[in-house]
Amino acid sequence: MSSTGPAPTSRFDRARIAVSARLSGENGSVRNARSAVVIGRVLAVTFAVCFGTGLYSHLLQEPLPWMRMPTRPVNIYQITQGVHVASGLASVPLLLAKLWTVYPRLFDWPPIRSLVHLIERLLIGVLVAASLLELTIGVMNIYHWYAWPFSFKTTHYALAWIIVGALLAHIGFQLPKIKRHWFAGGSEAEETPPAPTSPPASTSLADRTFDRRQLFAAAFGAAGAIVLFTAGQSTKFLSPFNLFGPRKYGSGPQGLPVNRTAEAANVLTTARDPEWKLQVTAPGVEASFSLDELRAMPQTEATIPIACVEGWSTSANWSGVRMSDLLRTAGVDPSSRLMISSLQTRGGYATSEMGPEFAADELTLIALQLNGEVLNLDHGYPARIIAPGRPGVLQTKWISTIEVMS
Ligand SMILES: Nc1nc2c(c(=O)[nH]1)N[C@H]1C(S)=C(S)[C@@H](COP(=O)(O)O)O[C@H]1N2
Ligand SMILES: [Mo]
Repeated sequence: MSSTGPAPTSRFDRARIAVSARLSGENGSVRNARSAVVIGRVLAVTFAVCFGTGLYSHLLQEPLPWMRMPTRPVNIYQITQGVHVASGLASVPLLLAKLWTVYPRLFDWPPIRSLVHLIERLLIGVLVAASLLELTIGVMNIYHWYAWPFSFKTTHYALAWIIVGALLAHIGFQLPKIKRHWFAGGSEAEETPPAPTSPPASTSLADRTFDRRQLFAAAFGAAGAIVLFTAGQSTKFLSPFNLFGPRKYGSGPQGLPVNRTAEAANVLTTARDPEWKLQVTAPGVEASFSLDELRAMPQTEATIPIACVEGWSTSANWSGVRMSDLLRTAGVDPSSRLMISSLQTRGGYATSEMGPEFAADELTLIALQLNGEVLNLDHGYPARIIAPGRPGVLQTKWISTIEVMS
């Protein structure tokens, strides 16, 4: 909007007008609908990608009974979860930039114009609060900082659906504006609440110190930098650039990071017990295998990554007994649903469920060796589960029993 009105007289007038112009985002300043749309649509993409990959991770861990998940490529979860964490991290600066471009709207007057307007504003409140909380606990989770009394998994998942609902409604409400400002040069006058008088563009502080291009460069640049400097926790190629990821690619005993040690899991004695046996049970079946018996069975090799929900992952070479061979030897149909238990007795990772598509897969192993050596105690000695396409949390270490459920 150009300024042809009478020049403001008093210093107070000039200050009032400058503030009002800044807040209402006139004169091509950075705080306007065009900036909000440009950043908003990138944010919509990162949110959508983050939601899709998050839903996939959720369904791997809590599948509906009829679901069969893909087991190839073997690193599919390494990719989806790497993308989940990267898109979530990239969303942080984008969300902050988006809030920065729109926050003057908080001071719109009158604050509520109609019932629809009230609903719209409440939904935005929910959307902003849920998004900030979702990203914050997500980032804290990456750094193992569980500073809250609630379950991360349940809360993170519930918030995701709240965000999706509120975001779709928000996009619906804003559709006319989004359309108007999708392309550069869309009209901006309609956005502007009638300001008393507008100063020339050059007097707006926002314009002089910070233009739109700089805002986009800062927001997109920060998003890109965060991804670049953490993606190395799940890709060998980028690992020299891993500044922020807490797990370095290829670190740890036998080249693989360790979250929970044998000591922390309280299995130092039971895991080293020479009497250890792997039990396989099913209706009418009770079988057990000593370590020597497992070693005497045909051994299969597989290169499969450990891919943690936290985003870090490392590929490794495993060898051991095929799950399907073990089940057949015990007299059980390999296409079964399994409950796998660890020597570890406490904590959420002590057991895992495995669907028939993974149990029957020829690359699902009772791993006895890692990168050519006997499994390190911290990696699950005497035996652990390793299966293609699954989250690390389901690759149970120090296994003791395999129970056939159906
Ligand atoms: N028994 C047992 N198995 C387990 C875990 C555990 O805590 N206990 N951690 C899981 C998780 S979250 C991951 S990512 C992988 C690799 O974890 P690690 O780094 O602790 O070996 O092992 C999985 N297997
Ligand atoms: Mo994990």
